[in-house]
Amino acid sequence: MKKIIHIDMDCFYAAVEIKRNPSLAGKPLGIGGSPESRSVLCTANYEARKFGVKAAISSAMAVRLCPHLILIPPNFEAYKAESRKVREILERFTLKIEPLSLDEAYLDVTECKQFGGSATLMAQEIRRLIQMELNLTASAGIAPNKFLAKIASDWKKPNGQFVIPPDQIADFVEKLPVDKIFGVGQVTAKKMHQLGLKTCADIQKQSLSQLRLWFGSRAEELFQFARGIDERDVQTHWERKSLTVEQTFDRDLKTLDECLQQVPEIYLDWLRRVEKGAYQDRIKNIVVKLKFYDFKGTTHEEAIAGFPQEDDFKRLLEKAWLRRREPVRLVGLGAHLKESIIRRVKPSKQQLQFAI
Ligand code: DCP
Ligand code: MG
Repeated sequence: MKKIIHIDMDCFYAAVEIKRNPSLAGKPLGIGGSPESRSVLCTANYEARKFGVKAAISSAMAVRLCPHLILIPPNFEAYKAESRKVREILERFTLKIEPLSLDEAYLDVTECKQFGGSATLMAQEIRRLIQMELNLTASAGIAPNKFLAKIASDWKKPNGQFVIPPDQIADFVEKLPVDKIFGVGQVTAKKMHQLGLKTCADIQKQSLSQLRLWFGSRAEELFQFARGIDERDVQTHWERKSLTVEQTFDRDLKTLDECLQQVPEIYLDWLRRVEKGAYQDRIKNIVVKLKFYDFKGTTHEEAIAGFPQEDDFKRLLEKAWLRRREPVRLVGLGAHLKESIIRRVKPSKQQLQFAI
């Protein structure tokens, strides 16, 4: 049984800005461009969140929700510098660290001897050091795998931690809403709700073959996650997660046909790069990205059985294009990739007995 800690900094960009300028403390703060621009917020502190201000809403909307909101444009260099300092603290515990972004990382502390091997106490100490040395706060999730640790770090946010011990996994996942499952976005969550799948317990009741019919190549993962099973290792090395080829055109493509005509050439380019990287067996979902004349973009993504052909991308492109039916300035074709080492779940004792 592994011991995984997921660390997630609290309102990270905003917290760094408050550290740089302590007079902002206690005031609602958003990180993003001016409300007159088309900018969207990177994040907001918890004071601003009380007003409904949050990441990904427009700055214009944010000041409507919270008229006395202070807006600061992002300073990525400052966030990177703080992120490096957090990493340095994490490395005092283990080198088995997988960063997910500037403010998030998994740690595999299974082999760590500190605190008598208690991951809970290690997480507490990591958070104490981050607060003391960096004047920032972090939340932590502690669990036997990455899937559960990430959910747990959100449970007691901000500045808290939550443990899911092995003997509580079953109870925890049973009540877990499906939209908390890693990789289940709004679209899949909606589909699940329509199918009557509200919690992981509802997914557990479905057979793997039924899930395959509904969710294609993602079925196995859903089957496992819904039971709190996740065999993914903490990956200390960087691995490509997607491969996309984009082309911007000198003049906008006015019709769907014009867009479709571009697919073969971009597809060939994409194919060459897939072959060069030997990613053929790792393709999970394929994606078509369109950017319209006004720079606004849309993407359409689908799981695919077998290796994607030109026609698969054409089909997705059409779906994406129909959303706007406007001139297109950029077409991108790509794929999300699976982890390269596919680990099988060990059969349970019960299954083994059955097999014997
Ligand atoms: N971020 C962004 N755009 C988004 C979401 C996040 O630029 N749509 C950036 C800003 C965040 C940082 O990534 O500060 C970390 O993302 P989190 O989702 O962890 O959000 P926060 O750390 O800001 O808040 P929380 O306390 O909920 O973790
Ligand atoms: Mg965070």
